[in-house]
Amino acid sequence: MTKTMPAGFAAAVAVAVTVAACGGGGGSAAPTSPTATTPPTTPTTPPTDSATITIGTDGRATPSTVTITRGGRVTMVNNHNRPHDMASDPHPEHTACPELNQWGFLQPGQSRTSSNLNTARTCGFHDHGEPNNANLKGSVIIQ
Ligand SMILES: [Cu+2]
Repeated sequence: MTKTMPAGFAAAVAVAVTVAACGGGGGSAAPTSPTATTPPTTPTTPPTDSATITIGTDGRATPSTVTITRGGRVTMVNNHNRPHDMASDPHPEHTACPELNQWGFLQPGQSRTSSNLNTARTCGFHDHGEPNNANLKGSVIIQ
């Protein structure tokens, strides 16, 4: 009682798998979709693939919300007169967006850049030493 698959069907499946394995976007049917071949040197409307948040002399993280494209990074600058331990939400686990934990403990005058944020989502952050200080809370929106 063995069922034999028609040869034509098997070939169709093989073609479908091959097309899917191409990852899409490379097909000749859609010439309007841009690929990643655009040189990054173009000055017109640069993608916001990076952003900087600065803790000012007033102890406020500004801007409190930044938006970047997927794969981008965010630099945290500490211009306050004391250290800040900047981390991903939630406190105290810091597990939501581990990329932000690269900031870590920043001495006055120090800055550090996150890892690449590759997933579209919103990442909250805070100062681990002052988790309830609203001036040191904010969000990174990845689009
Ligand atoms: Cu914390």
